[in-house]
Amino acid sequence: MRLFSEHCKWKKTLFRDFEMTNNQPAVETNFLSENDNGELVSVVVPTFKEAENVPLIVRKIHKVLTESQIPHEIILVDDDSQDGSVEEVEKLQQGGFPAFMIVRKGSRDLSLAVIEGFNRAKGSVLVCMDADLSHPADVIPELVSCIKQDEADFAIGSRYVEGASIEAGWSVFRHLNSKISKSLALPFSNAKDPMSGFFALKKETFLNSAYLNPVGYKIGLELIVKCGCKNIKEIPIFFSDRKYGSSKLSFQEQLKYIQHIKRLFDYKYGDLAKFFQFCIVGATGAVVDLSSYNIFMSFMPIEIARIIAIIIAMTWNFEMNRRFTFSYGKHRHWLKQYFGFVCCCSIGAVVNWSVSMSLSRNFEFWSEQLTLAAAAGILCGTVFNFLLNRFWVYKKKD
Ligand SMILES: Nc1nc2c(ncn2[C@@H]2O[C@H](COP(=O)(O)OP(=O)(O)OP(=O)(O)O)[C@@H](O)[C@H]2O)c(=O)[nH]1
Ligand SMILES: [Mg+2]
Repeated sequence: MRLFSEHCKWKKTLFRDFEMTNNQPAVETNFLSENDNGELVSVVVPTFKEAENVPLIVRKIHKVLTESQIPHEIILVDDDSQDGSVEEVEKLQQGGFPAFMIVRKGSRDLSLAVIEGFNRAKGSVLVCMDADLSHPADVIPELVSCIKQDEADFAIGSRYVEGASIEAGWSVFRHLNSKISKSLALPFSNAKDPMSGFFALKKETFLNSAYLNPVGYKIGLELIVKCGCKNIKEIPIFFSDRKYGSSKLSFQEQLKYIQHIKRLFDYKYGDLAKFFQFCIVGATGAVVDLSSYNIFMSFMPIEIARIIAIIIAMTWNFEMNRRFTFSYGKHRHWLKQYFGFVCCCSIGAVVNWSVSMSLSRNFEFWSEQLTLAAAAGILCGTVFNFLLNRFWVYKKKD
């Protein structure tokens, strides 16, 4: 194996190379030797307003990987912090550190920043970690070795396996938040810490991923699912709190996580996920229906109150399905789509009625189980309704 010192013949002349990244300029320095024999490890660090942490994390990663004789590049992907981070990286480059910074403009997004870094990485193994020194760089060689030795296709620096620990002082809310996030990820991975932002995988695995469309923070989970990683190894870490700068994990990011989970459901379970969402919307519609009925019946005849409540619930269901279940079908004209939906609901109601009536009238068993027959009618009506909506009312753009 080629010695690390040989590898470190990165070009002495540093230059600023303004490239277009997402139509925006990126600051980059080319320090790699022509041929790294596939040994190169790329450490990608997303940053946003981390000017104080940038020199510390780069020095730390470089020290650990140099001591372990692992050739490496450090790619910081910054969402235009304008806090002196770029200047910090320039100073590091002048000091010979193999680091460069990509500056993204436009709306900021941690996951997209990581993907950008991975796309630009030249290494055969990719590592992702936070800039705030929460993740111990000392664990990188173990993560890398796991991947290189094919012990796993995804290696996680985990907070929740035996031997791992978290710095004392986490609030109840933060623990709870972490537990809920973990539970939501259960249908996708049995890893103990799929939400960790500290992980490694082969570049080849990354390149073979399905279309990536994460929103928010959980890029690790996105990659586990879309790269089809089954063999996951978790290495215990001590997760420390940031000393400098402030957390960017806002309430808005938590909401984005729910959106992300929905996308992953759609990806993994396809129409079954859509049917499930359609039923949830239907259940919320029943609540809207009953609540409105109760309000209106207090001051008008029940016949009219019932009609109004049904119209409100139907409009609610339509809008919810348009926004969530079939959000890809939003391009169609609202009114036309609404009438399509009402039409489907009516046909669904006829199917519902016909199934329950024909069961109750024609079969002895069902004639004694009228509620069950009605339930069978509801199920058939719902499936019929779903299929009409899925393939006609909210059909995808060609
Ligand atoms: N490029 C980019 N990086 C981000 C963005 N938001 C956060 N980061 C970086 O992602 C890493 C994790 O963000 P943190 O704010 O530390 O979030 P966290 O670790 O989940 O939360 P704390 O433990 O409270 O710090 C840090 O290196 C941030 O600088 C973003 O929108 N764009
Ligand atoms: Mg952090």
